[in-house]
Amino acid sequence: MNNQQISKYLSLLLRHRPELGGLHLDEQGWTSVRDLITHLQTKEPSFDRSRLEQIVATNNKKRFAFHPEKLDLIRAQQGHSIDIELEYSPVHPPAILYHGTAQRFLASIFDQGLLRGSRHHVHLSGDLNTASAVGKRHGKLVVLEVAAGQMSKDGYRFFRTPNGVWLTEQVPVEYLKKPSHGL
Ligand code: HQG
Repeated sequence: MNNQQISKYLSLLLRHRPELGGLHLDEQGWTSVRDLITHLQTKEPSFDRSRLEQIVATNNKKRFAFHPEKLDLIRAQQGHSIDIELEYSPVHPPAILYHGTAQRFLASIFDQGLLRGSRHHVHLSGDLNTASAVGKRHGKLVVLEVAAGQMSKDGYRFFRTPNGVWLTEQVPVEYLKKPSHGL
């Protein structure tokens, strides 16, 4: 498997299906590096810690992290569908954040607001480029503006992952705006 294939498999194990690797995640999503490597060696016998470190370090969205103190622990940084508590501290967002999505979802989004679906949070971006890349995965791109500053004033909580993704539980319709930036 190349690094990208392993990275995708790590997302599956660390976000959604740890049992596929016989792994146990703790309440914050951490699991044993040693158990993970042992499992990956059943797929690729030469797999070792230095390869894992390389994959973690070069992942384009910093999807995985080693524990800052307990070096035998690793987790996914966001995107889980299983029930874990990432324990990011709430932070005040900038006035505007962006959400890239597909045109075909707009009617439903402007009916229900942005919902988190199978993820723990709605994912938002601080910049248009990232939001565009996220939205294009789903079809014809639309980038929505989210009045995040106003939401925060109104009591909605925001979190920021170490790799700069903004998370919130939902975005009601009144905080959503069609683009004024032409995307
Ligand atoms: C849409 C990637 C209809 C929402 C990226 C999106 C991101 C609605 C889709 C991360 C809706 C969910 C997350 C509503 C929301 N009606 N559609 N009421 N509310 N939607 O993939 O934000 O590669 O779960 O607009 O970089 O696209 O996984 O969320 O189009 O950070 O590391 O429902 O996934 O990171 O799609 O992407 P997703 P997303 P990773």
